[in-house]
Amino acid sequence: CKGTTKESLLLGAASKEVKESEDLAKGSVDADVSVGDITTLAFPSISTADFQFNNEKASDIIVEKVEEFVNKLENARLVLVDLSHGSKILSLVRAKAAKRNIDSKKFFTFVGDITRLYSQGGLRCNAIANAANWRLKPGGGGVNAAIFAAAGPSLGTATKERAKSLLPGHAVVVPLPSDSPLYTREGVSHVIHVLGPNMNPQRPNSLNNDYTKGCSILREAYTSLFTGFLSIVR
Ligand code: AR6
Repeated sequence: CKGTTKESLLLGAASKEVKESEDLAKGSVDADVSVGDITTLAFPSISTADFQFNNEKASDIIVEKVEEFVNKLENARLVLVDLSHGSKILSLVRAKAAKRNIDSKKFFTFVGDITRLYSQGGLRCNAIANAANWRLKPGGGGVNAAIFAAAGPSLGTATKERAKSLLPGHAVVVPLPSDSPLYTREGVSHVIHVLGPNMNPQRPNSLNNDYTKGCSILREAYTSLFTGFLSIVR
């Protein structure tokens, strides 16, 4: 991700990055030099799957918040990730970001598993966001289950040291222990858990279709996420 275009990353990582990946596989990279050099945050669309938040409204909020933060990030970049090329939220956000002339080097969308961005997609992301649950527990489904499973038990331990639970609209930055496979294989040094608004009546604290509250909480969630990322970039 560092200073390269997504196309060049997709075509093949630069030799320095290949070297880094070999070093990472051996677990020998100096965290201060490369893994800890925060430049890119990959994030999933918060609340739009299991929490059933409306995609049109969520895409407006994502673009609004990206626009607000992207210029505060200097050389850092934001990447919205989803699993499939048919992702509705990715296409909505892409179209709206293009209309607003958001710099595509600083913000773009990417299709892939957020736990395999480097090993499968060649996209090096030092920080990833998780659409968490309020107890910050592994499992459940979606991206939360995937991130906890890929990171191994040390993410659970590191998370508990930072927070026991989250309120909707809040985020917590968790440094990933260097024995985690997400760190050694993917080069991820931080996971940022975010709790978005829940519109699903079968999950705790459902907002029962109250989009006035829901939109306000989703805005707060992205503000907390991007502010948390800023705190580790600097
Ligand atoms: N890589 C990239 N994106 C993913 C992945 C993945 N591995 N898995 C899912 N997505 P969701 P929410 C996308 O449901 O709506 C959990 O059970 C997905 O397509 O994970 O905020 C938690 O424990 C969608 O675009 O999060 C909470 O209880 C986005 O990630 C609850 O779900 C978010 O989908 C949170 O629900």
